[in-house]
Amino acid sequence: MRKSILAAALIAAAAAGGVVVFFGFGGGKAPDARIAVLETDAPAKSKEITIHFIPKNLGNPYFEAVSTGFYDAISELGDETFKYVYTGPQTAEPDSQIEFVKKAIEDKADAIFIAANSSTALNAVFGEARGAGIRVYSINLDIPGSEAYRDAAIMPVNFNTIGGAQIELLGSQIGYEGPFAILSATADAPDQNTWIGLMKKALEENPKYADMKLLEVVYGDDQPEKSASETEALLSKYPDIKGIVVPSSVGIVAACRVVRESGLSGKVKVTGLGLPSEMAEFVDDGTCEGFQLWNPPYEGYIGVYMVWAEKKEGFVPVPGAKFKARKLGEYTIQPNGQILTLETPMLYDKSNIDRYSALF
Ligand code: RAM
Repeated sequence: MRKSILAAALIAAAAAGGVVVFFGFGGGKAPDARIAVLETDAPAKSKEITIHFIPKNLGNPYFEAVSTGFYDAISELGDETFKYVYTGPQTAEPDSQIEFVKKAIEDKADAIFIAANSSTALNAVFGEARGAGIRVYSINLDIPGSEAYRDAAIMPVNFNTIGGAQIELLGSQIGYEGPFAILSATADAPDQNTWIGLMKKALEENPKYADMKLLEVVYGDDQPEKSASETEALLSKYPDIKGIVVPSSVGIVAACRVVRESGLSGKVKVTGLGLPSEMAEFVDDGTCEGFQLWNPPYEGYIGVYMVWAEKKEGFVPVPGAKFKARKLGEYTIQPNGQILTLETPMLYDKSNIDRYSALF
């Protein structure tokens, strides 16, 4: 219930101005009453701690789920202390987030959390932000090759486990045999590109997958319409396709819908990464046997506690440094600057979908 009210309010506020701010989180208040559109002349630094979270794109329920974790930690620590801004571009182009990082600098943020749409396009503006004394934290992904431009990265899981896990999952559903395709997000997405690289490696190196054939990788840009049309194109181009791996929570829903509407549920297996709340209907009707994910709200929750630890407990975000994220326990920054929310992805299927679809 809370989740759907929050999502509806986010969508309404985003439609009004493209920028969403939560003010005054306090226990018991209806979430929609706490959302306001940020005016450009809103006073910078009106609260002790200012956090900006810039998702890949607005209107993506996945990032709204991450945002609820920020919200939870802020309500635990005291809403009077925080100004929290959830703001970002409508679409996930490589340079579309630059203006939002600049806004965070103007707003004198203490920390920017960003799920970057490119591994390189934001380096200069990250440098500007850090030069202004702002922590830049990558969240939900890292920026391979540009790690020097962020302070740390909050990862949903150890990305090294994803490629193999996704190929194994698809393999188990198609009998480790036959042609399949990958429907990704954007062509520049640092997270999907890392996973796809690892999927290809698993296919090449593991003899178990020798009879699985990757036809091509197509891009739905984390947009429902583009993901649907790319799926339709795959189905008509490859009539004998056995499966589609979709490591995008937006893409997997669109692909399931197209496969179902084409009467191919169960014949063309759709799997990948998705939100249980959006995937439940496709698990129920057999279009998707099982898919994977982690716990998106944990990422935001951990992020807030890391900022808190720095402000209040002398924490400095360097490898080896530890901080406590109340109900989730202690986290340590790894030698590569990453913080692992969980180690491996979880499998969601008929056995547990109802429990998790109520959460995110
Ligand atoms: C989409 C985004 C996000 C990814 C999920 C699985 O919502 O691309 O970065 O983590 O899918």
